[in-house]
Amino acid sequence: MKLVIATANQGKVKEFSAALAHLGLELLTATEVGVKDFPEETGANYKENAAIKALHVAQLSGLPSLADDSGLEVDALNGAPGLYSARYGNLNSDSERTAFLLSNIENIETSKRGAKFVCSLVLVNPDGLSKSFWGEAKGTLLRAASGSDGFGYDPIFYSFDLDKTFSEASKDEKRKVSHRGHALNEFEAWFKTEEAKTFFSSHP
Ligand code: ITT
Repeated sequence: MKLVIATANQGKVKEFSAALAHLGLELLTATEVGVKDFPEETGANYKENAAIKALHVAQLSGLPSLADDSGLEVDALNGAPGLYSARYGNLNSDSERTAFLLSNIENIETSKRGAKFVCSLVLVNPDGLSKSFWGEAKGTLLRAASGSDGFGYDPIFYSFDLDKTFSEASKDEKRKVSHRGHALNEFEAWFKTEEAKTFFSSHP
């Protein structure tokens, strides 16, 4: 059974691949199935955006496709950047967006720097049938980056579960507690059901 990982973000590709490797699926990236461009994320929420990405890749590849839409919700910013985490400040790199976020909360005291990562994971088959999963991870934002692994806002996100930043954690450690890891756990539990067998059965 084939499954396309429907994302242009290489950090996500690595996390999906590691988490799904043991399920016996043949994992393909969007690039490997010839999808280079993704549609604009015009959804009103994470789930709608994830569905837009997954359906786009499923229709172009003719294969079941799994996408995530995720974001960082900062308490002191009333949940921003949230849905707009990838385009925060209209900046082009992870390091610029992280620096911009830190500057926006520089006057926020340590006890009020809470934040959570959220992830909506949506599986779509080429007929449009879909299934969705959810995960969250709570933490607090440091005043400077720490660690070199991961991607996005990982260097400033101090995980309460790990007592270190996601960038200081190994991939396995991050997967056990992260928003994406929790959503992928939900996916894995569902994958073992009869419903999942039916979902995948119409495709090679
Ligand atoms: P695709 O749409 O192609 O999947 P993207 O990076 O644009 O890639 P999103 O629209 O879901 O993905 O944006 C989510 C952003 O939130 C992402 O670019 C990161 O900045 C941030 N983010 C999400 N998950 C993260 C994680 O595990 N660690 C750090 N930052 C993360």
